[in-house]
Amino acid sequence: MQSSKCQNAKLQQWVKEAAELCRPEAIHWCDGSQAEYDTLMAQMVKVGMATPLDKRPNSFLFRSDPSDVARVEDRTYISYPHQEQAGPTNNWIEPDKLKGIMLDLYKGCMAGRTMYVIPFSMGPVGSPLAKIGVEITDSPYVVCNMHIMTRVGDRVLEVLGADGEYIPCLHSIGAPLQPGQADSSWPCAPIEQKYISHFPAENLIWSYGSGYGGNALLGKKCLALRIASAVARREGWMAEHMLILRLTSPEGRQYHVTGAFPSACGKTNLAMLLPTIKGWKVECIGDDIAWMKIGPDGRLYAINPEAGFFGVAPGTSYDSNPMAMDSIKENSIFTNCALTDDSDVWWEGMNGAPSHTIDWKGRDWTPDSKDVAAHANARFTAPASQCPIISTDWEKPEGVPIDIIIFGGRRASVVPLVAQAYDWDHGVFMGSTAASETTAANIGAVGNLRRDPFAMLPFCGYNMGDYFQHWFEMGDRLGAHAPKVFYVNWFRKTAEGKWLWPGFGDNSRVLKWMCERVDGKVGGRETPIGILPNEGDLDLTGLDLPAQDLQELLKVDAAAYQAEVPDMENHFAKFGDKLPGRLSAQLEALKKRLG
Ligand code: GTP
Ligand code: SPV
Ligand code: MN
Repeated sequence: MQSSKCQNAKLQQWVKEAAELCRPEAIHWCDGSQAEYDTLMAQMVKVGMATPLDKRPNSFLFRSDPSDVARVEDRTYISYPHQEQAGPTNNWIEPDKLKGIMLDLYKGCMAGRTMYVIPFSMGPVGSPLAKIGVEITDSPYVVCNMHIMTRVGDRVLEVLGADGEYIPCLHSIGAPLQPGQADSSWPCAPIEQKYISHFPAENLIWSYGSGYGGNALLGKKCLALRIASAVARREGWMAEHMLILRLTSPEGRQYHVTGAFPSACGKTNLAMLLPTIKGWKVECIGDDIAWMKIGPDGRLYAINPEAGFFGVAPGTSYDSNPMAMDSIKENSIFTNCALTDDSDVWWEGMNGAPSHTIDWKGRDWTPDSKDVAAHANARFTAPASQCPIISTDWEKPEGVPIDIIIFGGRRASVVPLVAQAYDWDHGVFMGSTAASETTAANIGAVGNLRRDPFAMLPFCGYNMGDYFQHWFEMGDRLGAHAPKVFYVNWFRKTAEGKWLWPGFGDNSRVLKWMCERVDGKVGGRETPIGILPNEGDLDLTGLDLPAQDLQELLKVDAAAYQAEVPDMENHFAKFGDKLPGRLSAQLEALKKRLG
């Protein structure tokens, strides 16, 4: 039960208690080695949980249970002693009560299974910005994914030492095995028994019942966003649902950009885009999470706490995102993708459909089938180091200095291609009112418009009213060093449902305008919602975009925005006296500008 490599008595004690509670058949301390990964994968292949892919070395396909295909926001809890601490946007159950419910579920929940202890680091091991977590799980699939998504192993135990701090993350799929009982290929608990729980006041994570993505890989959303956002507020930094990229101009000037778009709204794609404009270069630093702190020079520095990509598969192709396609050539895990007859993966939007595949439910599929071959939230897990344009500075302990912050969302109508905020307060207003159509990244309805402030609605580990205030306070501290803020929408559609903007690599045209705005080198026109490019300010060289489409993309429809004001008011009203006065002032100013 004990590990000879773990000098940390508190950790040893916690593992002992977890084992007494969950009653696993065996305990395995993960060392993060390739041999460990290979052994676990071989075991999963043997029992039919994983399928090796002939076309991609050291890569495997998994099919999850159809009930366990995405995050479960309805079953996700931010548990503080007082509900007000969790705020109006989070599910809340009082800690003692929630722990009582979950302790009952955890009792004997690992029977017949191995309990894995995964020491991991978010951020480079030993970096002053890194945080150590330890995940206890009964899922070997989780172990292999954590190997890719985080830094796992003995090195972490060494840094932890005898009395270092770690964030305990207890996870069980919630499917004990009775003696002789046959296992399923994706064991998990029914939806009403799933709990993704956070106790930010004590830096504790308890997850039960799901084996999928952010529900189960607890370093990601649970630690690096929900717990970290609460820690960040206390300590004066920021944990955000943001990509990080470096853009280099033909003159060699570097710009660092972070972007917060809701789940499945384009972060991975923007993070590694190949610019279609000549001479500009993008390097990827992170595709989902940014931790940002003010550096000694007063600027805002960002690091990517993750080590891999857990990216949306559908829509990813050599046309849309070649750098992602190259990142997943080998050493990758695929979940809920289709399996081709020549032992490769396929998904909608990859390229021409094969004449036959096995779909994500394990059934025969042909292009005539009425269902999709890959689940809309099918994902790949790949080491970030395999991205051909990963920045040489992506693991720099101090991070990169941010020039531009982008907010955005998926809006078929109303919201133009790009707008620049007038100032930091206006930028915070843009982030706080961000709205987007829901996607398959969460179990629930898809395509419903909802406010998703800062793309953090599912990930903010404390009262979002306080979170808004924290953004203002960071801006006050940054002063003249504050990044410039922009709002984008790549997802405008025509009346016929076609994309108005080509997106992907062509988004570099919008990035270029932003950089030139930062340098005061390009024009823009003041509108009620912010500064938009004049026709001619965007570099559209080589792009065949009909003039009326460009007009539509850059139009500010004041009446349509006016029609949204009541919803913004209702949204703000939810926060009561936690709503910063500076946001109410911004809303009043917008109303005035709209006339
Ligand atoms: P999470 O990992 O869930 O946080 O998502 P993400 O924000 O990283 O989203 P991602 O980049 O994976 O994109 C999600 C979907 O949007 C994919 O199907 C992409 O193909 C599609 N997409 C991304 N960028 C664009 C774009 O510029 N235009 C269009 N039309 N689709 C895009
Ligand atoms: C998201 O939903 O924003 C993701 C995928 O990045 S998951 O890790 O499942 O949360
Ligand atoms: Mn995400």
